[in-house]
Amino acid sequence: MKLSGSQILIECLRKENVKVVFAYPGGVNLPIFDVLYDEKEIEVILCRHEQGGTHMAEGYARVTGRPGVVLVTSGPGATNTVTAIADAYMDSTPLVVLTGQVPTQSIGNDAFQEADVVGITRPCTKYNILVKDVNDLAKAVKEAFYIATSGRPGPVLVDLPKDVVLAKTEFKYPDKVYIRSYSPNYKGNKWQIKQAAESIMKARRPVIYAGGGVLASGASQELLDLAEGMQVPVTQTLMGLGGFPGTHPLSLGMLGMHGTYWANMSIHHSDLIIAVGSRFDDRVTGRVADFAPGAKIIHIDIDPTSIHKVIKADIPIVGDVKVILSGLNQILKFSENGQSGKNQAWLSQISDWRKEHPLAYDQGDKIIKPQYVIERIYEATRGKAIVSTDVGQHQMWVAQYYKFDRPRTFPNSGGLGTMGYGLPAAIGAQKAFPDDLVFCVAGDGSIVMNIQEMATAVSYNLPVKIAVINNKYLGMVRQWQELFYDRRYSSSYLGDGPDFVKLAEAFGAVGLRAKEIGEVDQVLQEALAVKGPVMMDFQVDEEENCYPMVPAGAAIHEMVFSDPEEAEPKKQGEKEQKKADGVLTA
Ligand SMILES: Cc1ncc(C[n+]2csc(CCOP(=O)(O)OP(=O)(O)O)c2C)c(N)n1
Repeated sequence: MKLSGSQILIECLRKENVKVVFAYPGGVNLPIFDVLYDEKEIEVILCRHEQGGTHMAEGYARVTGRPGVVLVTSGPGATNTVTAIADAYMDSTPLVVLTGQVPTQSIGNDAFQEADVVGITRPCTKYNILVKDVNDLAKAVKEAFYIATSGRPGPVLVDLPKDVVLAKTEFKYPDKVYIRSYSPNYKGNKWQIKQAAESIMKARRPVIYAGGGVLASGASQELLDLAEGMQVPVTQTLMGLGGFPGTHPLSLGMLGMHGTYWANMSIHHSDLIIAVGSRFDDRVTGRVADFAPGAKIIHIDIDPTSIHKVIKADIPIVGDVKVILSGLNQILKFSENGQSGKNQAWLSQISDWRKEHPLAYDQGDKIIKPQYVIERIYEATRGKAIVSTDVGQHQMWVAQYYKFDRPRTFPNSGGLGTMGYGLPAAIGAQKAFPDDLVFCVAGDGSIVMNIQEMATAVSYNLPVKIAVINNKYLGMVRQWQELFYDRRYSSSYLGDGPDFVKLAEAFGAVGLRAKEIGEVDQVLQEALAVKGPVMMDFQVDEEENCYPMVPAGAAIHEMVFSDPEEAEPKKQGEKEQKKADGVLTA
């Protein structure tokens, strides 16, 4: 029996075990929506803006590891997805984005709602394709899912002209995918793995620097085995948090621009960095020329183009992190090496650094400090929530103060740093795990960028708890202006409003507010007692800054801690260097 392109598409989604599609309709994709009308197995979540819908798919993908699926119309529908597609690309998040397109004969004629979305998204998708013939449709969709989820995951876009989804043909879903010039290497080179094991055995000051690749390949257990077995401390990127338990004694927390003092110092003074599924982002390395000057670098990554890109690796290993770590673990004989205590002096040095500059803030007894809110959310949720964030100071405070113990519990925008990510991502995560507690921690600037998705949360009764850290500023911008632009707060003051309680109520959600420290716990408890979505307005200290901080252009051990006068990187760095060297050689 012949099926229409629309029917074929839905059959393909069923074969791929897709349960949820985040979608928005329009003229050219109405045939697909018409098929979805009778579909029982696939739920359609109608977002309120295509950027929101695509971030929802990202949130869904980040917490499940399965591809998020998006369906939008041509022209503005398609272009509205671009920011979120670029976001997914930077953070290696698997997405399949299905865009409507004008009929094939109209393409190139400036037809109504035509946009060259394949051209527009070429630099920010892992792969994209315009399907010109209904006979190619099933194969295109099969390949899209395969490419999005294999190797280094990423977004794939399939553009579907209206005549193609209306045309009919026999449905045949390919069993296998064969794409010439695309075959990710999962195994890694045995000799290089052996070299890596030898270096780990010899090292005296090793550090594991773990990124999002650990989560993508599901390698948390192997990472834990390696760290515990060899007594190697683990620092994580923003994307890697949750891949190693944040409360573990070997966890150093996040490194980089707002990383912990002890994580950055460990990297700077290490003799061996084991980079696992991480790509040496500039927020991590700081000034590249001075990154970890005395360290040998092992770099494990599925993406060969990541290797040697920023930092030259001494031992590059291309392959799947899980496969390679388990190979490494087999070679390393934990019982002998782990217990040998060879890294003991190093671990105690790190513990001294930890005591020297702990994460700290001065709460006082009235005005709420933003860090305090995060700590109370951590307590109220007993560290067990999925927490999405937006972008800014609040995001960094969540990374510092919420100790993520489980993988895939911290969807946030790392690479692109997209304000407006948090709320829709939380909705996607909540859709994936309806029974989990999902928090979105947002800034008062970021939250309004996709505030319309409150309507989605309300209409599907997705009980996301939104904590707005309301400092009346675009806080991270204000912090930079304070430190580097002489406090000239150009276009960073937001002032009062909107009234977040009334805004929540206008959408049909519950709104709560805390203005003083004593109200924080009460608001959190009230929010947790509500079954539907809640927006909490935490009115916090307007001028609190996020520390430690590595100023742009400084090396990662050149941190500043609190006082703007200390923001002169060089002096501070020299001081720390001397201090550390003294201890190390002692
Ligand atoms: C879409 C977008 N536009 C601009 C920026 C630049 N930017 C980074 S952080 C920030 C301020 C965020 O303010 P807010 O959401 O209130 O969070 P806070 O820093 O106060 O916690 C801005 C404007 C961005 N990251 N994303």
